[in-house]
Amino acid sequence: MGLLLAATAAHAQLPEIRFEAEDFAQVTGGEVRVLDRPEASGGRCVSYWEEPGVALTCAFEVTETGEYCLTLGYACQWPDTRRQVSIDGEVVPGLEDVLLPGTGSWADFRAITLAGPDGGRARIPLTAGAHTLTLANVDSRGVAWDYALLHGSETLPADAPLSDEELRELAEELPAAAARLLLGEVAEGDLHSGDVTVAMRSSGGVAAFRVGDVFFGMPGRDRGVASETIVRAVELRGLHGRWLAPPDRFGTAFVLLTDGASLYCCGARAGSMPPTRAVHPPLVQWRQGRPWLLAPEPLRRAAAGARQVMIGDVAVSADARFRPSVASAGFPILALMWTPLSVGGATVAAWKIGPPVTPGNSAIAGRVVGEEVVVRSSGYMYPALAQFYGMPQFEVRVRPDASMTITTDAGEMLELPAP
Ligand SMILES: [Ca+2]
Repeated sequence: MGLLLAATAAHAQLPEIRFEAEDFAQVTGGEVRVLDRPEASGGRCVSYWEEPGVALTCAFEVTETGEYCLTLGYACQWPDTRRQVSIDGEVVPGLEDVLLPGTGSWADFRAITLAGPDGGRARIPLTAGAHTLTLANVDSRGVAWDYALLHGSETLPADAPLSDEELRELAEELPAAAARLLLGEVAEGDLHSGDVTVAMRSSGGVAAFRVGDVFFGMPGRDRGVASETIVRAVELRGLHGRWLAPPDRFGTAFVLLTDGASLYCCGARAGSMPPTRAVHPPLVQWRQGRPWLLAPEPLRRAAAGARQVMIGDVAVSADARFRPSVASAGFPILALMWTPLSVGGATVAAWKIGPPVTPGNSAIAGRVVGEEVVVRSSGYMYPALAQFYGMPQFEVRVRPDASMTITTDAGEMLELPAP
C-alpha cells in the first residue's frame, strides 16, 4: 500500500540555471565570509552576512528567454531573515523584502521558491544573455546562502506558493470531490470531525482528505462510477468513521477513523496486496493561510527508511518502514510505499496522519499476533497524555478473512464483517 504525492501539471519546460552563492562576482556595502560546509551544495556557502546593506551579486547566463521562478538554498538559525532581490541592478517588483523562514540551525540547508505579489511563485522575465542576481541584507540577521536556481513553473525543486488562480487550476486537475475539498468546501456526505475531513466520492470511495493544514488528494479525473463501494458509518466513543468494502470480494476493505485530530486507516484483503497500490497523495499545505504545493524530493529524502515522516505539523506514519520513490505519470509522483503485514492468506496495511505527540510514540504500530494482525493507534502513549490530547487509543484486530474487530481502551468493541 502506498501514499502518493502528485505535483504540478506539465507546461513548456525552461532550462534550469543554477549557480553557487560562493561563486559570487561582487560584494558591496561590507564583508561576508565563504565557509566550508559539507551539508551545502558544492560543500560551501556564504555566511557572516549580518549587516544591513551588504549585497552579494552573482553572474549567470540565460540561454532561453522566459519567465523564471527563483529558488534559493540556504540555512538560517534565526527564526527568519529578509533579503531584497535585484536582477541586473534593478529591484524585482514584489521581491523588495523577501522573508526567508529559519531552518532550525546553520547546518540545516533547505530551499524555498520565492513568492511574488499575487501570492503565487514570483515570475521573473529574463532574456537570453548575461545577467546578475543580487541579494541585499535588509535586516540585521545573517543567512548562510548556498545556491540559487532559476527554473520554469513546471519543476518543483522546493515547496512552491500557489496564487488563488493556480489553486483553482490545480483543483481542475482533480476529481470533483477532491476539488471541492481543496477549495475549502465540505459536503454533507463527507467524513468531517475537528481538523479532519475526508471527501467522499458519490460512488462511496475516498477522493481526498485534509488533516490540519495539509491536503492529500489523488491526481486524475473521476473515471466514472462502474460500481458502488459498500459504505457503513462507524461510531465508537470519541471516534467517527467509515467502513468501506469494495464491490468485488478480492478488493481491499478498509476502515477510516478520526478522533478530530488524526486520521487512521486500516486496510485488509483476503489475498496478497500489491505493494505499489496508490492511495492518497499529500499535495498542498496551508502556511499562514496561503496554499503551498509540496515538492516531492524533500519528502522522499525525509521518508526513506522511516516509519514516520513530517509534513508541516502533521506526521504520516505506517505500520512498516517507507520505501519512497519518485515516478512520473503525467505528474511527478512521490510514492510512500511499504510492505503490508500478512497473516494466513490475508494482507493488512495501516497508516495514520495527525499531530505527533511526545513523550511516547504516537505513530501507528502493527504486528502479527498468532492468527491476527493487531494494529494499535499509537506505538505507545501514556493514557493520561492520550486523554489530554483527546486521542482515544484503540486497536484493530484483523483476521485472515479480512474481518476486523475494533476495541477502544474504554472497552468498547465493534465487529466489522469480512468484505
Ligand atoms: Ca554552495
